[in-house]
Amino acid sequence: MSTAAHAVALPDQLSTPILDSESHYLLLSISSHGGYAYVSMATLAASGDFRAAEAAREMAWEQLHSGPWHSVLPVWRDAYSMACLYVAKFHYRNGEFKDALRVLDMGFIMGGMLLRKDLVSAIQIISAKARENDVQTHGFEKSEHKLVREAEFQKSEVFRFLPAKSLSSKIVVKRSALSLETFLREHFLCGCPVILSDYMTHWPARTKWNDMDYLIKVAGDRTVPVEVGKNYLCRDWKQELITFSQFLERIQSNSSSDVPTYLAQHPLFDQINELRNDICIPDYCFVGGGELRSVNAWFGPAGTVTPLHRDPHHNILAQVVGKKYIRLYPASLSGELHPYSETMLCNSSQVDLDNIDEREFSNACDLEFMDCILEEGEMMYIPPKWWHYVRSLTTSFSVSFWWSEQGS
Ligand SMILES: O=C(O)CCC(=O)C(=O)O
Repeated sequence: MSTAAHAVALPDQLSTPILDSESHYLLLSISSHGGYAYVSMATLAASGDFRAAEAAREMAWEQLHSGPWHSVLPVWRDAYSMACLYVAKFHYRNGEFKDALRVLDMGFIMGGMLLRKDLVSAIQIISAKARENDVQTHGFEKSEHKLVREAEFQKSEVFRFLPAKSLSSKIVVKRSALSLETFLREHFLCGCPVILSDYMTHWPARTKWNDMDYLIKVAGDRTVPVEVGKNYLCRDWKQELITFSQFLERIQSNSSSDVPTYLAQHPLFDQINELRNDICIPDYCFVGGGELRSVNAWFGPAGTVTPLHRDPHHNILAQVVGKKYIRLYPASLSGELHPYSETMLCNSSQVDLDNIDEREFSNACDLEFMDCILEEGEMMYIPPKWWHYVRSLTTSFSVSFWWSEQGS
């Protein structure tokens, strides 16, 4: 069948119903916070001035970088999304689909929630079109280009990188075909970690995500935030915004001496619908009657480390591609694990498992823990507030599902 038969019919204008109904109130609110210059540029942008749209976007961008992220007024985040939508409308009209996608992704990542639905629906329309153009120009023949190759992993080698005493004591229990009732009784209510095997076999992601061509096809042109550096507690750690294709190139060329690039704790599945359709929310996440709080991607080369930290939610970490080493300490050991005192880092431990300072944390080496290698296709339940340290042993793509209990 010819590609033309599938051509995605595009509307002439990018429709933005929420922007259309909310822009008046949003501009009033921005004025009340002193953003008069922004308001006059956004008003010109709405009536068709591209340069004014770009200027408004820059003004909002400056506001987003005027201080620590938590102190940025939410109205400026919405102002940023608004300007991104105006800029994207121009690119769209000119058939510049990749430029439009880049701007919309920036609005998604950095902007507020008010115009989120407009951004998402515009992204969906344009990414289908951009992909269709790519199919016509590149053909996307199947090349069986695997993200992780078998030879990438040698078990005897990994002990060189793992923290002392790894895999020598208590291994996390592994269960298959665990009923929701047993999960509730034996793990959720008593706060006991477990590895759930055989639960993800039906996920399209299990076959699709190990295929580089597929990932490039559905996400290559999309902009994503990545972390660069040993880990977020190190001084030289930074964040960058790059395209998914650039990220995949970095992963493929990563050698053990390189500083890893990690796409970590990012709501990639809210942003990229095609990847969202490849996963399923595990039924276990509905145990407890609470709410799903966030679904995040963790994608990076061998050697990425998430240092020892704890989260307030129930967590299922699903290992879709590759392998990870995970070490867990119970919530009751918080005192011995010396959380940082600064508010921003109080969920992280000062004990660096890769290099324990035994003079400062003399008993850290003797604390009891459980650990395991989480294999491709397995999920781990991590109860709330349990401390966890995670190291990728191969290129690895995982998804975390955080949920809360009823009333919490
Ligand atoms: O996979 C990782 O690197 C960390 C995952 C994690 O910390 C989490 O799911 O809460």
